[in-house]
Amino acid sequence: MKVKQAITVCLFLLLLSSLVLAQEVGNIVGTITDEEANPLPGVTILAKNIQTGLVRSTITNLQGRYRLERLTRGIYNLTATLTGFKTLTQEKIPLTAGDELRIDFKMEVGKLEEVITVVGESPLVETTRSQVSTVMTEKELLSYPQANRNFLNLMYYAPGTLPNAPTIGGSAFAVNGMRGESNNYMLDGMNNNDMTDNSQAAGVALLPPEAIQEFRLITNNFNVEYGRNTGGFLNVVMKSGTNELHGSGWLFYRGPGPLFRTEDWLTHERPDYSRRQYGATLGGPIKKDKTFFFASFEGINQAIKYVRNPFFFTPEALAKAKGAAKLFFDKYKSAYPVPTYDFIDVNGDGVKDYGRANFQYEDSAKNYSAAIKIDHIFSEKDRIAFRWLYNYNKFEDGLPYYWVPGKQLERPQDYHTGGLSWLHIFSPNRV
Ligand SMILES: [Ca+2]
Repeated sequence: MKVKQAITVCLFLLLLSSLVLAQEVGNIVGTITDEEANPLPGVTILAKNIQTGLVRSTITNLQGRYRLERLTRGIYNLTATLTGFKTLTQEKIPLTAGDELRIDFKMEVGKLEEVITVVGESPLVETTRSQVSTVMTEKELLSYPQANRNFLNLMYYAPGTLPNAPTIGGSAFAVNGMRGESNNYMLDGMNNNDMTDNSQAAGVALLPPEAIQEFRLITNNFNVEYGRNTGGFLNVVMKSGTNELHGSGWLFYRGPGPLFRTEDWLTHERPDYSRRQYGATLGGPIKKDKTFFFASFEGINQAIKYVRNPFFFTPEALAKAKGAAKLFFDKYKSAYPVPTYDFIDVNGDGVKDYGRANFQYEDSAKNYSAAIKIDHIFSEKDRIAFRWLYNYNKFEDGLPYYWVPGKQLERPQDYHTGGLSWLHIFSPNRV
């Protein structure tokens, strides 16, 4: 019985640790001193998220140090107050997920009611950690060119990455010479890895760029909380609603005509390529300063025609088919291309066995994603976030490797991913 209880406790702790790992949050740390650089204990440090109204506070220790842990990413105003000193405020501090910002204050003797606002500070740089990481926020996400508007292609802009490293089932970006399968994909701090070969093409749940607040790709000197894989660590944070109602909509259209496609170098044809990508987002308050929502939808409809010239059996070779092969070709021969050039006589009996034929086929894809995120602040000490994301993909391949003439291969995929995180502050020093 004791063993069972111990296992239960361990599982519970594991669950807790994975929740705590949720990298939706960042830290602000620093030291408060007086004008002679003596540390000031007992200073109240208050951080207020100006987008959601969330307030967190702590008090400096005997060394004048403070540490505000696991603040939701956003824009903060930071205020330091101590009786006998002028109140200091630094406004509009951008905190991204996984950040640890150092903000030190030097307080002047004076009345508490006198407020000094610090503006135009030098850019905030993480000085407390040595990790190498690339962060992209909303502005970069929407302004950088990205093939097919898939944010994973933005990883190529990060130092140390190589695009399209081959994986068992496709390709993925590679980090610092590791394999394409070696990255760790996270969504809102939760596992988003493809369970088959961990390439980015298949099983990674995707969000449209408009629904992403930011991502961070860590490529070196990982902190202890980042584990699992040896390549890059990628965390994507979905947007949350704020006190203001915001929305967006988009439509990207590429027509089917030859105007939209360059000539194929081999066949000199301009096969059709049509693609429509459309969607919308909406976020805002359900209850001001308390409950927020953010929702997104995106659809992609794509059809690409190809002309390829693979080898096919000649009618003479098909006439010699036996057993199961004969049954197969008897059934599908009418749809099987007849080769016209580059003939090969494999066994030297004077009968041509293979030849090439120009073969046109179509690959099509339909992808839909829908996501919703609800954030609720119970109090300064408790807040929860719930996210649900649905991805539906249907691929139809005109020339798969186990091809049946005239039949497309259908590959429907459904992903539901969800997460619920609860952050509780036990005390200003314990989360
Ligand atoms: Ca032959």
